[in-house]
Amino acid sequence: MPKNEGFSRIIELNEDLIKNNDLLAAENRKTFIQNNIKSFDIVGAIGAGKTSLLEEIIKKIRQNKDNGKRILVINGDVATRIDADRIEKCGAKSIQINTARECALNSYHISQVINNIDLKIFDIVFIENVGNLICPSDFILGVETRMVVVSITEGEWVIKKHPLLFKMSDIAVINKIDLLDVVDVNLDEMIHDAEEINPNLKIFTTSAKTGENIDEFINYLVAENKI
Ligand SMILES: Nc1nc2c(ncn2[C@@H]2O[C@H](COP(=O)(O)OP(=O)(O)OP(=O)(O)O)[C@@H](O)[C@H]2O)c(=O)[nH]1
Ligand SMILES: [Mg+2]
Repeated sequence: MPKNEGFSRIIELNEDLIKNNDLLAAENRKTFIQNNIKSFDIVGAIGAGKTSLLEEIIKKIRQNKDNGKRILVINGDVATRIDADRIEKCGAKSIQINTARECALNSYHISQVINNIDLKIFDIVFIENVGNLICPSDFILGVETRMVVVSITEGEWVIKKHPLLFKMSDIAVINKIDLLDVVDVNLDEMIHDAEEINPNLKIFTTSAKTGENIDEFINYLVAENKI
């Protein structure tokens, strides 16, 4: 047996996995479109504020009674249903997926959900991916919009060090700006890094805690017909 055969087999398996994921993602995309659903994949660092931002978005949508959008959130976490419970408290329906040893949701997880519920009762599906800045770049899910969330507490270089997810996203949120006084980062540099990696990114700097720039962020989603 050639010395490297084992290694080459592992690489082929990974390529197959990603190819199959992409095919299933295309099916998910079709399902979302056929059911007139706006769909989001929210990726980002552990604890950056993905759920907190979602809570703000959901509260805002529900405040606006004329809008009356029906929201489903699919929460991905290694364990627990803490995020799903938080989302349900805001008045949206949520489904928690526990991935155990997997560091990202994949399109199979999503197809299992959207093909086994009545999607017609929803207008928007937010998918909160497992907190991770590396793995989700291998697994597209078939959504319309991908949003990446980091916070200033991950350090000034967090964007530069994880360029792929920023390249693959439509919106970037740099959260926890209320902590700028105590965390030694240059926010302008972080914005500059994101712009350099992906000039098409729409970038927001927010605080889900104080509400700073949250209205501007949500107004953009509404104006762009994303929610
Ligand atoms: N100071 C400050 N804290 C925040 C902000 N946003 C979120 N937090 C806090 O940060 C912690 C993590 O927030 P989550 O919203 O759970 O973050 P997440 O990205 O959903 O985390 P995972 O799903 O576990 O990856 C919580 O204690 C939040 O209260 C913010 O803008 N400023
Ligand atoms: Mg969360």
